Amino acid sequence: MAIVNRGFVGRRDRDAGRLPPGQYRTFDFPVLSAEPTPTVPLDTWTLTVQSSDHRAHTWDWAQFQALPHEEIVTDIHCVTRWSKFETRWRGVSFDTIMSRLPWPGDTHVMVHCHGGYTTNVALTDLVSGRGWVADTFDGEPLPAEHGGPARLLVPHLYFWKSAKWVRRLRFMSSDTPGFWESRGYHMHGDPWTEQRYS
Ligand SMILES: Nc1nc2c(c(=O)[nH]1)N[C@H]1C(S)=C(S)[C@@H](COP(=O)(O)O)O[C@H]1N2
Ligand SMILES: [Mo]
Repeated sequence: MAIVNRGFVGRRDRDAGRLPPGQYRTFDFPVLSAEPTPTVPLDTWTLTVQSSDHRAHTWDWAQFQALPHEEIVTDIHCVTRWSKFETRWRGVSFDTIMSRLPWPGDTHVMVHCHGGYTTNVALTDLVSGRGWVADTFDGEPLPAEHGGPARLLVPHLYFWKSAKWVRRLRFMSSDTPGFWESRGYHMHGDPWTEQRYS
């Protein structure tokens, strides 16, 4: 009985401290989209990165696939209070993207999506292994409803920052609100300090 009890407590301990305040754990994968799911054919897909002084670089799908990819296993947290543990992705890190484009001076990124959604993220939240452009979920090409062909993955911030159907990364020299941020949501969005609204 003591052994069974220890095992139970052990399992609880492993997940304890993993749920940010005000969140509950879900085992399915909810779809949250402000717009209809766009169809983005791979043969016309591009990702453009643009600096505030108008330098730009564009990858097509084949060029993007040729960039080094990493596997990411992470918990994700939606501001509508669901959290999902141990999600498994593959993607290109912002460290890799930035190493191709050293643009000192820019501090923030406006992420632009097919369909018009935008969100602002500080560069410090994207580099050092904290942000990716992901194209694989659970070993499969990222499903369209979850942002395929490619989406942002910034799992240490509320999941609205992980913009789906990303097409353009517009680097900025100051912070400007995106779609939800201009509707009252927080500019930063840290789930651990409940930065839900500004
Ligand atoms: N383009 C786009 N990206 C988006 C959204 C959206 O409406 N449009 N919703 C955000 C929100 S609020 C959340 S919680 C996650 C949901 O991702 P999922 O549908 O894959 O669970 O996507 C984020 N990225
Ligand atoms: Mo969300």
